[in-house]
Amino acid sequence: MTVPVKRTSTYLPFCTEPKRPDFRPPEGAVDSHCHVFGPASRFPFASERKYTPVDAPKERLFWLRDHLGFARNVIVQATCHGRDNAALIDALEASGGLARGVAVVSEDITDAELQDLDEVGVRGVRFNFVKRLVDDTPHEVFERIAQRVQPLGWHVVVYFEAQDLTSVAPLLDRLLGRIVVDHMGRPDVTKGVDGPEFARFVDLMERNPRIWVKVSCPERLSVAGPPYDDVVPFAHRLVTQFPDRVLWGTDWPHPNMVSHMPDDGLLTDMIPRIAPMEELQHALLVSNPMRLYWPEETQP
Ligand code: 0GY
Repeated sequence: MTVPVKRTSTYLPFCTEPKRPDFRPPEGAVDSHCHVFGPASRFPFASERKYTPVDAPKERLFWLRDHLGFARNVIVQATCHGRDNAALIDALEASGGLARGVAVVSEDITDAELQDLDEVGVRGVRFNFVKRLVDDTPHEVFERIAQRVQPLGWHVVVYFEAQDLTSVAPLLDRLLGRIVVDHMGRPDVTKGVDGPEFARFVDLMERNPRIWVKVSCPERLSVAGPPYDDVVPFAHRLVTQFPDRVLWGTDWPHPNMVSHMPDDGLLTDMIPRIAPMEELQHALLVSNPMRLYWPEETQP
């Protein structure tokens, strides 16, 4: 891969030579959580951003998709690009229909602009509650945006940390449509898969069948480090208990990692540990994301 990686002194760049995974994803597999950053010379980062990443352009993402054995991507707008979805749109347009997007919008977006996003492949909006990444947005604003995107059939992606579940849960009950929770709700894995904190999250999913979850990001949740044994029981629990409401993603290019930069091939090799049967793997990687992002290609 020839696209150069620009380094900044304070930010860990992504792994440029990930291993080829031993696990072969099923045909048509979708990486349901990844990002594109820049290139900043063409798509400047937002002035309100809390971090400045290295460029992670679409060409590298598409190379990684092929290298890991995936067929499609869901590209999620990250906070460093704020509400300017231009880099996301550019990647969706270049993907030849093999990528869908999740955008970040403000409530003054027009219906025509939402329609334009839909036409390039956006299928959801993301609401971020992680304090180190964004300033607060009133919950009523999120509710109104969720209402606005219902006619398009979009869903809402939410990113919060476990300690914020209590304050976010009432909003999740009120939001219309499907909701996808990023990174398993960011559990503290030292509190145990059977502990009260994770039980609250599992209970939320039990109570609300509109909530889906990404069993992603072991590299951020792990205390033990690679190969992330301490995260496996959490993802395994969700995949087996809610097989038709789980998604998996690399989270490439892994913004803001401090401890280490994960090898995306190693992350892919975790899949059979969290979804041990072929049927579960197919749901996680193919049928669930296809239902959410490419429903027009899915049999009823
Ligand atoms: C992720 C996680 C992070 C960053 C963002 O939008 C973002 O900037 O989501 C993080 O720093 O935990 O999903 O990429």
